[in-house]
Amino acid sequence: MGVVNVTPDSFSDGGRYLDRAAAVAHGVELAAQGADIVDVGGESTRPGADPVPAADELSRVLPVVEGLVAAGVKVSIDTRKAEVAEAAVVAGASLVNDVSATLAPVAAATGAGFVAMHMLGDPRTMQREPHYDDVVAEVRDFLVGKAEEARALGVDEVWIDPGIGFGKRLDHNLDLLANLDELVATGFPVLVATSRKSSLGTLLGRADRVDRVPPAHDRLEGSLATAAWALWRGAAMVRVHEVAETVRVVQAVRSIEAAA
Ligand code: HH2
Repeated sequence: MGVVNVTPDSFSDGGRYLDRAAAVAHGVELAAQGADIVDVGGESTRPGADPVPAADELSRVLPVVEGLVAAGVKVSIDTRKAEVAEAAVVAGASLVNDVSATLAPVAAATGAGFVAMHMLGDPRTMQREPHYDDVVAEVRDFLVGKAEEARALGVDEVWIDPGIGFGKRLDHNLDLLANLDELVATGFPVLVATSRKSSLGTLLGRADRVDRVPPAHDRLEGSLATAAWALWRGAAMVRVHEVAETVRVVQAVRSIEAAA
């Protein structure tokens, strides 16, 4: 899954694809590089981000969804709003990628697939001292509940996603990645999105030199290492900004698996 953020403020690529033509061209390029699906989002969900009014979000994403669908690219819509999800699916998007895990009814009504992601709280406050007794069990139980709800409503394609960085400290994120097999064992296909996230900045930087923590656009090695790990541990899809490099990682991991 390749990412196109049609936003001024995404942590990873904010402002680069606000222009419709630039966003469509980038999505087409990601598909040509090997992305099976391109995820279009019009509201940043980075920690501290303010919500975007529905009309603004719609005017950002709809023309891009339409442009990508017209170019033959499979599209998912990254939104927390029913009206945005619905309009995007009517425009040809085939998957509702919902970080709030509330839009299964829209997916069911429109015949789209659904990604249920785990988030603790909401983006404005989620990184203020998140607490879990057992992060892996709590995230798994939440996701299974949401996924079963979606199935019961009639959604055929249901994904689960641990929501790396959404109300989670570094140790929570690492625990979830280390125990990904517990999510895989639920039987629902697992999507993992670590690409460029701040945990990677910490992992790639040097603890004793804050100025050495690499910025979001300079975390490729961490994005690739965690994608390889996730795929090897059973994830069925990874959501990434650097598609060409990730496709090579997928090829390498899957070749080793085939020989194992
Ligand atoms: N992370 C982001 C956005 N959408 N969707 C799923 N399913 N899982 C994720 O972990 C996830 C997601 C955040 O990344 P990005 O889109 O690069 O940044 P922003 O939210 O600032 O636009």
